[in-house]
Amino acid sequence: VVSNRQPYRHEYDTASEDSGGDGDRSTGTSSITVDEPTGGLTAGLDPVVQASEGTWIAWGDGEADFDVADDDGCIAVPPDDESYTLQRIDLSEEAVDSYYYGFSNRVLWPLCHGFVDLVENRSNDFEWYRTVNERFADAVAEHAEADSIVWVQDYHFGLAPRMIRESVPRSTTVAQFWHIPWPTPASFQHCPAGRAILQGLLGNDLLGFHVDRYVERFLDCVERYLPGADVDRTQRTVAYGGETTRIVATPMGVDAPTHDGNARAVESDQLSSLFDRYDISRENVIGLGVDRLDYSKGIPERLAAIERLLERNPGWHGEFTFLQTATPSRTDIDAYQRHGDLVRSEVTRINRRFGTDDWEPIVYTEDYLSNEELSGLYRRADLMVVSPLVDGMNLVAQEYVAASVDGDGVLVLSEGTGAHERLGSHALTIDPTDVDGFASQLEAAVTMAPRERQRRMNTLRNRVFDGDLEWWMETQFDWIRRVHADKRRDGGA
Ligand code: ADQ
Repeated sequence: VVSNRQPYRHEYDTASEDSGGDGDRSTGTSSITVDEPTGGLTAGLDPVVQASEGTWIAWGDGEADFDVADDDGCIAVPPDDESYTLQRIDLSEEAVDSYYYGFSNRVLWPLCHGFVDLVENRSNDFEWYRTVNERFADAVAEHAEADSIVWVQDYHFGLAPRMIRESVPRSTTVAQFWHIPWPTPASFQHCPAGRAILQGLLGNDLLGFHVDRYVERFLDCVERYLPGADVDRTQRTVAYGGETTRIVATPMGVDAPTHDGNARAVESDQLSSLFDRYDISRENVIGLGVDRLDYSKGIPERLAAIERLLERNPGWHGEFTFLQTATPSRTDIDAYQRHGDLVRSEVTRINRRFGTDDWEPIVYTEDYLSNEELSGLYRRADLMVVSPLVDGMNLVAQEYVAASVDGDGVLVLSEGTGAHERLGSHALTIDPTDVDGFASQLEAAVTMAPRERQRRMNTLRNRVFDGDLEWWMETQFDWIRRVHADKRRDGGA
């Protein structure tokens, strides 16, 4: 597996000699603390790599490695049951600034989400992106053998697949999943080095997106911008440079049974203390938003719709509270700082306009919540608002459904999310830019009859459980096995 984020983080801690916690390793007078994987994909892939006894290559700070890694920077993980190799690629500050905060998140992220105006093409960023992709590809070449399967994650590695393809045995299968949207040709034409990115991605044997429309747009871009590529729309394959890439849509799900179980296990006093912490009245109708603080997530549009709701319904003042958790991310980038300032000032303005001495309509926090806290909130929230302008999939919407064990919550979901393709017809659909329409759907959610809530939520739960993370993994591996078998049959082995 190749990913930007690492599955385990070792923290070298000289100050606390006896700090406790799972996975702690004492080394003389200091300790190494190991953080276990928590994110959906990382936690989902970890057991797969354990079972395959493979290698996971990821960006990681080498600071703790002196005590735990071998000479090649390889570490055996998980700490309590060493079964696979984690190889960290230690990157300089300049490399991180250019590859991660530069080309990945100042160019590819805004471009793929259609925010062409936010693309910042700084000199050297693409060169660093190439250099880092090369370093990862070199690391793969050291570990890959005939018949290996290499599974690359996401937009940080748009060039690596071709580099890998050129340095591993022909029978090695290279696959990638692109977790964010693929842009229209009109947006993609603004991509610096766009042709190199297409060529890079066509080094894969298999390339996965969440939904059909990203697959179609990718094929559109290849047809438009890559002369010499042969696109087969029916088979969804591209032949280029003597290799064939199959492009598939497999929507990613969440670990639904775990979210369900966490929600059922939440104690009422845990929830009470959370409400006390944020000074929320337990009797109120609760709306919830859970996002990274990112301009693609439609938070200002959500706030505008809540403001409209409050204008239209004075009777709900004091009775309705919207809890928005927004985790700051990529704060080194100006567009993220400006966006954070906008969100915070809008919350303040709306609260000043409608708030009273003992009620704030919007409770805003930038706290990162634990899985248990999140599950408790999901279960309690009367409505969940997921309003990105554009989002590859959106896991929050699915987590909410999986944790709605009482079946009485309402999901308000933007048509700009990949999740909408699967859940849209049973959620309340919104166009986040239509303030009045959005506010009307919030009203419909608040006033929806209990039977209708139950009916919709039951269907949503079936969909989320049927297409959960385990299903997604199995589907990915079925495809990988299929292209792997095709290669062997065609003489790749
Ligand atoms: P993201 O843009 O990060 O993912 P999303 O899919 O919603 O968006 O996942 C966010 C994750 O962070 C969720 O698991 C959520 O629980 C967690 N999270 C967010 N705010 C939190 C908070 N305050 N406290 C605790 N946890 C919080 C990218 C793409 C998506 C795609 C995923 C997976 O942008 O479109 O769905 O990858 O492919």
